[in-house]
Amino acid sequence: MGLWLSTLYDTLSSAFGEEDPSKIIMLGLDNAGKTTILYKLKVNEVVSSIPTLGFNVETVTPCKGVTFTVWDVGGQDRIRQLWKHYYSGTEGLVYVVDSSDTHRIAEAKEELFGILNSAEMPASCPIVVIANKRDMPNAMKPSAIIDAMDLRSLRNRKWHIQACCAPSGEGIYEAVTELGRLVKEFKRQHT
Ligand code: G3D
Ligand code: MG
Repeated sequence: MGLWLSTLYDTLSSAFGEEDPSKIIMLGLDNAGKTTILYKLKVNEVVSSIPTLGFNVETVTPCKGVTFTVWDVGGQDRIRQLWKHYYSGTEGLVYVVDSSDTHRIAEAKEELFGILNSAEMPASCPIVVIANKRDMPNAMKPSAIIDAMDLRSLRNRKWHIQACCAPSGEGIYEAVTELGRLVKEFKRQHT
């Protein structure tokens, strides 16, 4: 394990702890960078891909304390009703946005609010928005994404935004650390 990975493992382990594993879902439009992030997080386990349901669900358990389940949102009206089966029991949502894709930011916002309005999505589960592709010259700053996606209108939920560059891993520690903090707080209030 390289230094980056062993530090990430430590970051994940201390953010989530081994008892009472946390269930995280990571969603976003296609091309946002979710799979790239997942491969960064896999640390010492392969990513499993389950395409049997008509949509591709990836999962990774990078350490004992946490599992990430990932799929693309947007389009595909036919399979939308399947998503809800994965929402229940969610203790944290990571929502990945391509911050260089100004054309699709409104769509990213609509999909996020659609997910949060689903009856199966736990009411106050926290959100970490990853403003990915920060390395792109035209990338929107997190403050511009907060405005464009109207994140301040989120009620009864803790949220945090973190700029990242998935291929280099920049911002990933910070996102994971904040996610762990918010998820712990959520669990304390709901157990
Ligand atoms: P998805 O799983 O959300 O659909 P992917 O997205 O992880 O497959 O990423 C989509 C493309 O964006 C990939 O390019 C990937 O390398 C690129 N990408 C992901 N994160 C970043 C980032 O932070 N910065 C930049 N510049 N590119 C990123 P390809 O060309 O392989 O399709
Ligand atoms: Mg993908």
